[in-house]
Amino acid sequence: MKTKRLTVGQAVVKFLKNQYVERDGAENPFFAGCLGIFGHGIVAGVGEGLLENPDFRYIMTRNEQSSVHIAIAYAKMKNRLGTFACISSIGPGATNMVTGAACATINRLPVLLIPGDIFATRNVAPVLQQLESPSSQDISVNDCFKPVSKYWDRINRPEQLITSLPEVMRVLTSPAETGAVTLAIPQDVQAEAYDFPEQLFQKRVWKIARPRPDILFLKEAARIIKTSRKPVIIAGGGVIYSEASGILMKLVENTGIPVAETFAGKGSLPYNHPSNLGAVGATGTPGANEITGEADLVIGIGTRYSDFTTASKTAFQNPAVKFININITDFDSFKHSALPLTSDAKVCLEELSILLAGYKVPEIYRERTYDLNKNWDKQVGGFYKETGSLPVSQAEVVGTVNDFAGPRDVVLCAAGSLPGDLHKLWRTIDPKGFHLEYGYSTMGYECAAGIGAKMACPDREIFVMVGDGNYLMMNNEIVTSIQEGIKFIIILLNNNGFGSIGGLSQSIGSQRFGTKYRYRDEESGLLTGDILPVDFAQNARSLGAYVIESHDITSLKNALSEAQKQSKTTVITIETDLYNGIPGYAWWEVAISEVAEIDTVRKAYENYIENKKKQRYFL
Ligand SMILES: Cc1ncc(C[n+]2csc(CCOP(=O)(O)OP(=O)(O)O)c2C)c(N)n1
Ligand SMILES: [Mg+2]
Repeated sequence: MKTKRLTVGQAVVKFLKNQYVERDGAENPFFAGCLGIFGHGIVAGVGEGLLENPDFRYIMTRNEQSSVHIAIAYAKMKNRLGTFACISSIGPGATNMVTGAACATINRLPVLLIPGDIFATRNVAPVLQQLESPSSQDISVNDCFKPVSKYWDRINRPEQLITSLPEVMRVLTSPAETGAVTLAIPQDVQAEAYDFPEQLFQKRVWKIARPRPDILFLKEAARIIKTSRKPVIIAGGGVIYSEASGILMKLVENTGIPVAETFAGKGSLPYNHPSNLGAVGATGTPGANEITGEADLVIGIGTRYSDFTTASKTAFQNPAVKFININITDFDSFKHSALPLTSDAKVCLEELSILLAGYKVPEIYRERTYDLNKNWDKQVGGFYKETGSLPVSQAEVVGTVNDFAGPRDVVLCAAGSLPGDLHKLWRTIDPKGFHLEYGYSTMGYECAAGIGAKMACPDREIFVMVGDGNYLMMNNEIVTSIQEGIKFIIILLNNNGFGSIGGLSQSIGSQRFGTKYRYRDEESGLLTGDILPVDFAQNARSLGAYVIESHDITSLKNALSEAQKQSKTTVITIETDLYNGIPGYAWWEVAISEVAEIDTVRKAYENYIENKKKQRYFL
């Protein structure tokens, strides 16, 4: 066996840069590089390995959590066929990545995390930042990654890399298994040399399979669909990751089955396809909720049926409703006692289409869904319309950005009231045009994610839409975007607080308590004083961004044109109305106090109990 003497850190980098993926004959490197922040736990080992391999791009970030956000956004835009490695020191650098790991795993997106770890030799313990445990010397803060990782390993001896790295790749590249993968490497082990087999560093191509469903199950699915009078498809992220939009459209056009879209699935069909009912569930359109409410058959494709999708299990009210789930993951395809078609969405729909030849939904049903599509778009036009009142409404801003964006451009968002509004209102044309991290809804995802999205799709304009709360939580990666020359456009909507949680608080009777960015009032002792004078434009300018302040829709339009001409990341600020929101058309369960002194809470509780009566089990 030919060997090469390398340190563990050098071996890791050499291995990563030689990993490729191939799907449908197209081959690409799996890692776009490495993101991170050095510290004593990583600078000598993996850090030195990166120095020796300048062809493996290293990007220095400002927070380890946002490194992971960048990697997630990249992986999402690449339909999981690429990602970054994220490195950190031991201690706080490592635990900063835990939130990112959960975000990746929940969204089923691949990221590789390599936190440094405490000395394997132990003689110098406790080292700086080491969490000591009196019950075991085999515990470090990196054990926190276990529940949020799809694969977790700690390399205590150099040769363990040889069997660990292929497992890392198997999980990362598996559409069914993917999520965060954590490889914790003690800082002393990273610097140790070993005679690694040269084969470990040869180019390796991981072929991404498109597994087919069980043929008997598929025939059964076709039989059930043919007897259905009111079927509906719920299109989730799996449609887009599998690149199944084209075959979905064909199937829908042949059969007339309408489609409702989850957050991750929005864009599965263009918004103006007559069978597209738009957003489904708690943040869904009236049409989608009407149809799912009556459906006798729900065909879930690539959805994990989150509470937003099912309107907290109230969305499907037909007593006879049945489910067929097409999903790459067994765990998801079995949900709601469905007929499980565990398979890749694209090939499954191709095969199902053949078996469904000749089947059509009743004409009256098809026409009704077409009308619902048209009616909703008319309403969207109404929400988009400029009112002239100030501050502008969030919907007007969404409309202005949407009208300005090109058909392949991307809107990117994660938390606040924007996700729900975008889910309902954004007119998506391209399957990659709607980038919502709404599995974990991580505040602070947006400004970092803009970098990953732009790196994955340099030919698309990325419009990051972010609320003031999200922006204040994490805007640090603007600096990184300037350093790396990666340009995107941030539209910062300032409503001086949490429009989303404020509205939710009001709906549960808690009167928007603690949701406004206001001074503490000396008399009341509450946060009811004047609005805080945060200068967002100055803040963004100080980080190196080009900044345009807009005040109304006309100046916002001008700002967008100016932003497009800039070569560096541009932040457009605009003040929006905290109270002027888009109505909701379905319920979302947030538990309300069973007993309370406050009468608004007691009233909300009564309403809550009424809504709970509509919840169903699907057994
Ligand atoms: C890390 C994190 N903390 C808390 C929350 C709960 N949360 C969701 S939206 C939100 C407020 C967002 O504020 P802003 O960005 O201003 O958007 P707005 O609600 O005003 O639209 C909060 C606190 C979250 N999703 N993520
Ligand atoms: Mg806000």
